[in-house]
Amino acid sequence: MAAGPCNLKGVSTLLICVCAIYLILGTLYALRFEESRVFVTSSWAHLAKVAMRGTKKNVTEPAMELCPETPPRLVGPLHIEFKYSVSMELVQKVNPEVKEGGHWRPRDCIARQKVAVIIPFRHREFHLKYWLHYLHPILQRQQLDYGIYVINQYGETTFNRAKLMNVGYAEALKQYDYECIVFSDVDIVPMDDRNLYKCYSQPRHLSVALDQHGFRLMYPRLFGGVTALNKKQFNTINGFPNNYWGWGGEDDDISNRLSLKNMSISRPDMKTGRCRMIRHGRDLHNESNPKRFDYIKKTRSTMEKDGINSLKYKVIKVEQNQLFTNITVDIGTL
Ligand SMILES: *[C@@H]1O[C@H](CO)[C@@H](O)[C@H](O)[C@H]1NC(C)=O
Ligand SMILES: *[C@@H]1O[C@H](CO)[C@@H](O)[C@H](O)[C@H]1NC(C)=O
Ligand SMILES: *[C@@H]1O[C@H](CO)[C@@H](O)[C@H](O)[C@H]1NC(C)=O
Ligand SMILES: *[C@@H]1O[C@H](CO)[C@@H](O)[C@H](O)[C@H]1NC(C)=O
Ligand SMILES: [Mn+2]
Repeated sequence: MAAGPCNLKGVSTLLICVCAIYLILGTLYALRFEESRVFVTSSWAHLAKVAMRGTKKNVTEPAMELCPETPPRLVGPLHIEFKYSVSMELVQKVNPEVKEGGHWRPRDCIARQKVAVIIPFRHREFHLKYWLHYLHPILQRQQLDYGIYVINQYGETTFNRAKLMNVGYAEALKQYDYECIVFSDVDIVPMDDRNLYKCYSQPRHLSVALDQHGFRLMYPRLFGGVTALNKKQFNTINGFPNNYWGWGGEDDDISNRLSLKNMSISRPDMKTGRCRMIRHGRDLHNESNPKRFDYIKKTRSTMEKDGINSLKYKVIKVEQNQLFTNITVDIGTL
């Protein structure tokens, strides 16, 4: 009989133990399940998911939706200045979601466009820091699925902006299924994030009102600075000319190509399209191209044979930096 109460005590201890284990396991279960929503499903979490099925909560993730037509987190006019210095480290710190190579895409919706931003480049690290500092947050608020490509001209001979842009187009498309390509000078930053870095039904001119030009469009057919073309628009004009060495003319040639193919230029309004240009001293090997006036008269006869279909270059190096992909390329010389 003495064993009776003792046994009873043993049973209740056991019950308490079972309850405690049940509670702990249940909590762990729930935690694991939370994790499974974020990370790749482990077998544990998978079991939890299966166990949760058929219970009153429907745990299936709703399918991701397309991002809204108007990105909801835009702020409008921006304060842009180049007085204080920025470092790549700081830019990385405030853009933790940007992945190797300068890629980002929204987490909570499907971006409406996949955009490669191409920056023709040489010796402008100082400008690039500001550009990345301002543009990464803007492109994220614009909810684009984007990648940044710095196309670095190898060697020290005359610069060729348009050919570098062709190279950027070709190389970016090898990496990802981009549908829209934005071509941007490294020293131009938009002053309003409603100026969307995406493509439209007509080729887009984004840098329409530069501070250095008194916020005016210099002339109606201007198509320089920052522009956006989708693949079809780009291929319709056979890309950009490869033979404009030195400063000037290539943007007018591109503009000619568009009008020869009966395309028009789409633009933001002059307020939304305000941009700041970083002031800078003269570059070496930026002699203006004396042939440009002659060349832009001949676009009609040159565009079919000179362009993306005749592009030749040699990639020297591809570096996947944290904030951008750096493609160094030998494009030859004049
Ligand atoms: C759970 O949600 C998914 C997607 O929202 C839906 O297709 C499915 O029918 C739902 N199941 C139940 C049991 O409500
Ligand atoms: C552009 O329009 C003109 C005049 O309407 C027409 O003659 C020409 O064939 C068109 N060109 C293209 C490439 O569509
Ligand atoms: C390059 O040359 C052009 C024409 O001579 C000049 O307007 C422009 O400011 C120069 N740019 C740089 C970065 O040197
Ligand atoms: C890009 O890569 C080249 C070759 O490694 C290097 O010389 C250059 O400094 C790099 N540019 C930037 C902006 O990182
Ligand atoms: Mn410039």
